[in-house]
Amino acid sequence: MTAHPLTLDLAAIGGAFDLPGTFIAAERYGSGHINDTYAARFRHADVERRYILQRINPQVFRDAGAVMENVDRVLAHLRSKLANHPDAARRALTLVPTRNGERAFRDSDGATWRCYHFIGGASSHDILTRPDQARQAAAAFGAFQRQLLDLPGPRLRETLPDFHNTPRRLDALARAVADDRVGRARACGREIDFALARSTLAGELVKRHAAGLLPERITHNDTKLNNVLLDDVTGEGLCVIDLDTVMPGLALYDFGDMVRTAVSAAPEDADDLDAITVRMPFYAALVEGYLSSAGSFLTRDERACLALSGRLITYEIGLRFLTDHLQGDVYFQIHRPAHNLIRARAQFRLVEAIEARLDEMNALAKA
Ligand code: ADP
Ligand code: GN1
Ligand code: MG
Repeated sequence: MTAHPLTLDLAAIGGAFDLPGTFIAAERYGSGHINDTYAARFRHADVERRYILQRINPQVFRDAGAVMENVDRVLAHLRSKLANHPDAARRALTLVPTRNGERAFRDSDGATWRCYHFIGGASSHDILTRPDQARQAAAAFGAFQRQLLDLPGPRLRETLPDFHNTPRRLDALARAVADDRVGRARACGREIDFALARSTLAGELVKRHAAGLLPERITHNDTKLNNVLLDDVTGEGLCVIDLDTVMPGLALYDFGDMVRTAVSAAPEDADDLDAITVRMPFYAALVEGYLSSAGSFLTRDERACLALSGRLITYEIGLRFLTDHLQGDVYFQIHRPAHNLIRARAQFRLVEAIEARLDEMNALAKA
């Protein structure tokens, strides 16, 4: 789908939140495919402050209240763990409540908006240029999982059921091919064949979970490397962001998506497929960083599946992009014609690149 049209009164939306000062301006921010994110500036007593305003995509998140409940519980817990930390405000997101004391604001179209304090002096990266960035990011995502091991209260809400159920994602692709709603299937024969030829791969993680080998945990589920902020000065993995998909899951869903987004020097939508490779030093850094924080709780079976998870999650996201292309681009925001097909091709090429290095990757995780 294309981005939400900019007929918005961002000043009015910003004004709904309980923050001091007057609205100056807001601009689109980040490179997410689902929500609409804006960086907004407000002035109070001659001081300018930034905030993040986000419109939660109502087509994707049918129950924005459940999303916000999960986010709020997770943030309260992270905050309790950071109680004595001098830099606590930069290490976990802080929601700004509405003037009515709610977690989020509903606009006149019924869409839900939330507001976060802007975390300064830190950045997210779409493409990593140094292995240490991978180490830091993976350590931060591992610490996030570790901090949530003892989240009190009931199980988090499953805001997107079967989100990482890869066999279901493959079924959805098969249905999209059969329906061929926008007449694109014929031109995607190679990609469809690639996907169907790996149907066994689809079941590898859910099968182990069903057999009791991989435990359910609280996971982030969208650990693209640009969903963690790295400190601009120290390079440290500072703050995990984009918490909409925090819910029960497998630790390996998170590690797998880190592999997908960290090991290649080419972007997720690379046209030049030959530029897509596995940079082994980045993979090694991911393993090292992740185990530095998650090593204390991961089981032997989880460790044994680290490389497999990279292969599987890359395949899964490829399936989702291809499905969306065949359905007429109804889910992910696109920015050029056939964008989802281009993304799918790049994911599938990365699957092949991972397959070629799988033995080395497995050996690294065991070392
Ligand atoms: P999306 O769903 O659009 O990916 P994100 O929550 O990931 O939404 O935000 C988009 C980008 O905005 C991030 O990649 C990050 O660079 C930036 N960002 C998000 N939240 C904050 C924050 N609280 N402080 C500073 N930057 C942020
Ligand atoms: C979406 O919102 P964003 O851009 O961080 C998607 C992820 C995909 C990712 C692929 C809720 O993430 O699952 O892995 O695109 N989020 C949702 O880039 O579907
Ligand atoms: Mg994001």
